[in-house]
Amino acid sequence: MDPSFTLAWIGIGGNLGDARATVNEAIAHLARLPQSQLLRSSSLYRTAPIDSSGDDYVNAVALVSTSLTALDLLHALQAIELQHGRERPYRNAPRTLDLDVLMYGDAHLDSTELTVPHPRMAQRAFVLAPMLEIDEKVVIPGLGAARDFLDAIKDQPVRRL
Ligand code: PH2
Ligand code: MG
Ligand code: MG
Repeated sequence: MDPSFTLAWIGIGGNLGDARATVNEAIAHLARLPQSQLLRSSSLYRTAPIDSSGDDYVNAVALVSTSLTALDLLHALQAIELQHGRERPYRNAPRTLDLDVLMYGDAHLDSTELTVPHPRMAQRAFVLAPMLEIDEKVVIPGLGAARDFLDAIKDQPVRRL
């Protein structure tokens, strides 16, 4: 693989409005990210809200190869969120579209803007199920094989659409 490109995993979710359409549009946006190639996107999943309120979510995960820095990638994702009317009235509020940098290569980053790997990803079936659909051997930097975390969260409802 070209060393100037990094494999980044992106979590996609929403539970306001037509979330299914929004998630599909978000995936189309990801295919047009600058300096990036969309390698894979998962199926869509209907998932119960975790630490959040409102309707069920629609979630998916995408894998991109990018030469954007992690922060430039984050800012590009935030621009897509805004195009879909994302508002942030309070933490974990229902949202039209949430795009998270889950992992950026094997980087460990911790700033006020961005923490990767995403600190709660290993406890969330709505992240792990679509990731494992794309790559059943995916490893979370610092934690190990993603599939080893599934058993602990098997009670979280996720249904592939
Ligand atoms: N996102 C959250 C909090 N809770 N629950 C589900 N099912 N799906 C999400 O995408 C989600 C959540 C914070 O970003
Ligand atoms: Mg999120
Ligand atoms: Mg987010």
